[in-house]
Order: sequence, then C-alpha cells, then structure tokens
Amino acid sequence: MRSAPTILHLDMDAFYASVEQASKPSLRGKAVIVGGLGPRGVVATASYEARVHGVHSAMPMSQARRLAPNAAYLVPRFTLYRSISDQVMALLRALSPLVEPLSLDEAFVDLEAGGTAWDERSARLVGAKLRADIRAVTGLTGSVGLAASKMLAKIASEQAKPDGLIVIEPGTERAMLEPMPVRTLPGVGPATGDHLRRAGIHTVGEIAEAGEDELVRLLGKAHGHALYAMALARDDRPVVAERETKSVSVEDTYDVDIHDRVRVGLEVQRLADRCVRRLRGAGLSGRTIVLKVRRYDFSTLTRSETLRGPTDDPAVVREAAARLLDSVDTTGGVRLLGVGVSGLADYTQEDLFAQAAGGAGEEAAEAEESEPAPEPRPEVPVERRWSAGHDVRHTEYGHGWVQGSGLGRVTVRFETPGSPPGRVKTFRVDDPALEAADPLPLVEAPPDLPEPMRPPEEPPPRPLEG
Ligand code: TTP
Ligand code: MG
Ligand code: MG
Repeated sequence: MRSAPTILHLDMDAFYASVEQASKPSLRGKAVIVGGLGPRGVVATASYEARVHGVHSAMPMSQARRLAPNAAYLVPRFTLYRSISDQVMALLRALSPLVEPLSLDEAFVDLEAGGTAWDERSARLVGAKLRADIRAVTGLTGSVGLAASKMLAKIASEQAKPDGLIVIEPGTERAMLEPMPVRTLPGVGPATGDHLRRAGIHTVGEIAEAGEDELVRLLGKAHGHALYAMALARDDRPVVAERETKSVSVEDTYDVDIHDRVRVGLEVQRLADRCVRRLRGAGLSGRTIVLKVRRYDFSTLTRSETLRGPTDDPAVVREAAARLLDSVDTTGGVRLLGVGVSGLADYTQEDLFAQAAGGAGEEAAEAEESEPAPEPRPEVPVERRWSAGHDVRHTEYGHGWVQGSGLGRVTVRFETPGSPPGRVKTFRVDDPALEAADPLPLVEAPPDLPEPMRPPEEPPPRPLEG
C-alpha cells in the first residue's frame, strides 16, 4: 500500500435531489424526494432535509409520503443528471488519467498517478480545490475522502458527508476502523453482517481479533480471507481507468412488457439494424456482439459472442444477436432489449452498456428516462406530458416547472436556476400557451473546464478467439 493519502473518492451529496434543488430555487433547503411516483414507485433519493424524516433510497414511495407528507415529490430526469455527471467527471479527469467512475455521482481518482498530489498536504489542497471547482461549475456539493487505499478513501467520503472532506492519515487506519460496524467494509451486506453477528462479531476490530482462520471458517476461503485483510486496512486494489470504448449500442425500454417470443425476435433484429447504422455512421466496426435483456422483474442479463474478425455487416450482427437471444429465457416478459457491438474483446459487458448509455446519444438516454418507474403509465395521455418536476415554457410567463397536475389542470412554478423563488400559476392541461421545455444550465456561465489528462494506452488486443 502507498504511504500517502493520494487516492481520492468523490461522491456527490444527495445527487438527484441536489440537482433538482439547484434547478428549482423554491426547493432549496426543503425536503425533496425523487423517484417513481406511481403506486409501485420507490425512492431514488431524498434531500438531506427529507432524510431527517427517515426517508431514504429504495424505500417504497407510499412509505415516504407517510413520513414526509409535505415534501416535494419529483420524477427523475436522467438526461439532466448525466450531463451534470459529465461535468463532474471532466473535473476529475483534469486531476489524473486514472479516474474510475463507479456510478453517475461517484468515482475514484489516483492523484499520485496524475502527479497532482504526493503527500498529505498536496492531497488535501487538491481535494479542497476540487470541491470548490465542482461547486463553481455545477452549483452542487460533493464530499471527498482521501486515503492510501480505495476502501479507506470511500469510507472517508462517506464520513465527510454532506459537503465535507476527510483525510485518513496513513498509520491511523486501523485505529479508525476498529470501532466501526462490520457493515462499513466493502462486501459485507446484510447476510454476511448477520452471520458475523451470530458469531459475536460486531465491529471491524472484532474481525481482526477473531483471526484469519476463524473468518475463513465462518465465511469460506475467498470471502474470509478478503475480509480479514480489509479489517487490517490492507487494500492494494489499483484505480482502474475507464477505457475509451470503441463500441456502439442501442436499447429500447418498452412501456408494456413484451411476452410474444416472435415480437422479441423482431425487436432484436430492429435493434441490430439500428446499431449497425450507428456503427457505420461512426466509421467503426467491432468483433463482439452483445445482447442485453432486462426481464419483467428487472433482472438484467447480457450475452455476447466474439467473431473471428470485426464486422459492420447488418446480416452478421443480426444473426449473432438472434443466436444470443436463443439462449435467453424470456417467459414472463421483457422490459428492455439492447444490441451492442464492441471492438474490445476483453471489455466487460456491463461496462460496455453503462458507457454506451452515457455516450450514445438520445436513444439510449430516452430509454433510461423511464427506467425507475416500472408502474404502467397513466391512461390520460395529455396529463402525461406534465410530469412533476419537468420543465415547461409559457408564452407569457416564461420558464417554469410542473409542480403537479390532475383533474384537467396543471400547476406550474415560474422560476429558473438563477432567479429568486417563483410564483405558482394553474392552467388547463391543454392550454396552448404551455409547452414542454429543456432544462436550463444550473450555473449560468460556468468557468472554463481544465484540459483532461490522457488515459493510459490501451493494452494490445488479445489473440483471436471464437
Ligand atoms: P448515492 O450516491 O448512493 O446517494 P445520493 O447521492 O443521493 O446521496 P449521498 O451520496 O449524499 O448519500 O446515489 C446517487 C444517485 O443514484 C442518487 O441521487 C439517486 C440514485 N439512486 C437510485 O436511483 N437508487 C438507489 O437505491 C440509490 C442508492 C441511488
Ligand atoms: Mg451520492
Ligand atoms: Mg454514489
């Protein structure tokens, strides 16, 4: 393990809810809950003001409404969150070529590899400047952890929340970990936590005390061994840069699950064609064909096939996708289908889709937009246009957002990220003066972004297979 706290972990605070608060001045300092608003909806996240009432991610929305009846309830706007995420990740890439994003709002950065920090003092300065830059560019707060390993940097950023920075000085790790609950360690979920508790192990210190043999006995070789090492603060995992992907994928989410196997097959063919059009449009070809299927219960699987050489032939991609579909059980229905072509034989499939969704443009982004709202859409198509939280424009009153709609009426609050809190007006849902609008930038004139550092060279391709 390195001797200086030069691994940085950033996690944005209450990310979706903070974006909504930055975008809507009247919600700043208020309880805001973002998630699926239908009868089966769950909370994606809650602002810190709402967390005081006990509301948290993954909670059924109905329970959140009981706990915080006066909060603002909004549906997620993924396209906007992704664009803010891109701004944040660009700031990280200016610090080091080794940036490992874990989700839209979270990443590891190896500052030493970037030459931007080499000891505690320089690391602390970089962390503080990063937080200030994020605020200047996005208007949002993120929390930073700095340590000599990934595990500890992540624990530190969690402790720093919200809006803070914590450095774990090398040498103090074990003393700090000792009193913490076992669940603090990565890989300890509810099941392992219970298992350890039944053996009388509650804290990280007690794991260390129990010894490696006892842990292996309790949890099996691999898990026991890994957990014991982490309890001793031993974590040598490197920060792995996201590789540039020469891949293209398209996917579609369906409003109503598709059950008919023939229809599933046709959709896959259609996606394969669309994918090839994109591939050709970008002047690319690829060797690995990937099929992604999300089933009725949200379980998602990917299947892939690697060809002897790269292709951009629609017939070849269609055939491969059809073969892949043969191996997938679709009884019960399909919510989402995707087809991708990747040039990187050793690229993991989930990453391929995660990145393609970030960079493949509108189709992927739109598919995401409806994702966390599994409940069927309401039957009233006109009101559907006015989702709570979405932006609108009125010919006379200007830019605003939908505060609520129902019974043929829509209530709009007229305000913009840079304005003071605005006034509310109510219209008929079919008022011709009202139309849907794109979100406005959260910060009016963000400062210029610094240049990104170059990612490391791609490794040479693996020998051909398949
Ligand atoms: P998190 O970083 O886990 O949570 P957060 O940013 O809302 O709050 P904090 O980090 O300050 O504790 O997740 C980032 C975003 O991912 C979150 O804003 C919404 C989304 N999300 C879900 O949609 N479902 C979930 O179960 C979780 C945990 C997050
Ligand atoms: Mg977060
Ligand atoms: Mg996060």
